Parts: sequence; structure tokens; C-alpha cells
Amino acid sequence: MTQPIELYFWPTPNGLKISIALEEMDLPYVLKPVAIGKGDQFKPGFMAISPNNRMPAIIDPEGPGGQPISVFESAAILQYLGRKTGRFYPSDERQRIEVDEWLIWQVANVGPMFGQASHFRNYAPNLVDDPGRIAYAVTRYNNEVNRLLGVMELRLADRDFLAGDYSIADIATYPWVKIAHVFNQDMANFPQVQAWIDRIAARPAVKKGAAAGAELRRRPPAPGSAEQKQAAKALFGQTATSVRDAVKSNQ
Ligand SMILES: N[C@@H](CCC(=O)N[C@@H](CS)C(=O)NCC(=O)O)C(=O)O
Repeated sequence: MTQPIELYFWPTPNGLKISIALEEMDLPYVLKPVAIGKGDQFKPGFMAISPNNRMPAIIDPEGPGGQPISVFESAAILQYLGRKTGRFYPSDERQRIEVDEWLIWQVANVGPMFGQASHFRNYAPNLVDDPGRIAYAVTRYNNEVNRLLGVMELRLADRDFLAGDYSIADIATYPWVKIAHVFNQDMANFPQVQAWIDRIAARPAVKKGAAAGAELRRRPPAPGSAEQKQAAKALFGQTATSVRDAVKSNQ
């Protein structure tokens, strides 16, 4: 019997990429929650498989040669799962390069820029004390979100998916882009992107994967609340020293 893949996960866009992929690929999996607002990402057991103290990560008990393997970084995980199953990741080299381009476009652009837009919108401490001071950052990252939606709008003008057939590039991009409206984006300006979102959202496996860990999900904590302070302590102001200390205190 196939042993389930362990998915180290929290229900954020980066985590949901992998639950969606596992559903699409019909691979059995178990969720291993990593409560990033509480500092689980610094636990030595997790750091051993994800040394950048970020989720998602996976352990596949039946990796290459039938032996266990761990993988961190969502793009590496998606490529691994695509190669393992032969699904949503073409084997033809030209088609594969196109998928890689858009997959890496996602992890190098969409994730970081949407992530920073979310940070300054939901977490930056000056939001409470002095909202004017972070206006530049909010504008900067919302503009980047807007620019990236524009890139997608052009790309999708004459195709249904980012790179050939529906692929791991779409799976990686979907959980971030479907929440673009949160960053003051008017999706009426991006009809091709909205149609792409609707096309992907209608897939049964996407519905299932996007609901993974629903019981763990909460609204971003209110600015200034105790919960926000705990999350801010775990998540922000990380330095080499603070990460090393957090790992030590979890030993
Ligand atoms: N490039 C990474 C990004 C992963 C990432 O940023 N994960 C965030 C949650 S969305 C995280 O684990 N944060 C924990 C922390 O900041 O300490 C990937 O694509 O896997």
C-alpha cells in the first residue's frame, strides 16, 4: 500500500500550492501543521528538513529508489511531485522549460511581492502607530502586485493557462492571485486573469486542496492584539542570531 506523503503545512498561499498539487495528482498525504505564528518553524525537527525555516516541506516515505526523501521550497516540491507522477509537468524539454519559466516567475516574483504587500497591509507595526510612515511601502508592493497581474493579463490573452496545458506553474500561482483583490486590485481590469482564476477554481481537486487545513485558518490578527504581537515575534525581525536562538530554545 502506498504510504502517505507528509506535508508540513500551514494554510497560507504557499502551503495551499502543495495541498492542491497532491489532490490533483491523487497522491495520499497527511497534514503536519507548522504553526508559523507560534514559532513551529524553528523546531529542530522541522529545520532538519527545511533549513530556511519556511513551510511548505514534504517527506515522501517512498522517494527515489523506494527510500524516504524530504523536499523544501514549493517549486522544488512541485517539480518533484510532477516528475514522480508524470502529471502537470511535461517531459518534453521545450514544454518543460516553459513550465519552469512560469513556475519560477511565481516563486521569484508573485510570492515575494504579494507576500510583502500582505506584510505591510496586515502586520507592519507602524500601521497602528503611524500609518503614514508605511504608505510608501504599501504603494510600492501594491504597485508590484498590479504590475504582475498585468504580466499575467498579457500572457493569458491568447491561452487558457500560463504554460501550455494546466500545469504546476498554474497550481503555484493560483493561491496567491486569487486573493489579489485583497490588495486593492480591481479585477475588472484583469478579465483574462479573472477567467483563469474561475477556470482553476472550478476544478474539484483545487476545491479540495484549497480547503486543506481549513480548521487551522484564521483571519489575520487585529493590529495591536496580543495574537498579532506573538505572531510578529515569531515571524518578523528575524536575523541569523534570532533564528539560531529560537532553534536552540526549541531543542
Ligand atoms: N520560497 C518559499 C516561501 C515559503 C514561505 O515564505 N513560507 C512562509 C509562509 S507563507 C513561512 O513559512 N513563514 C515562516 C516564517 O516567516 O518564519 C516557498 O515557495 O516555499
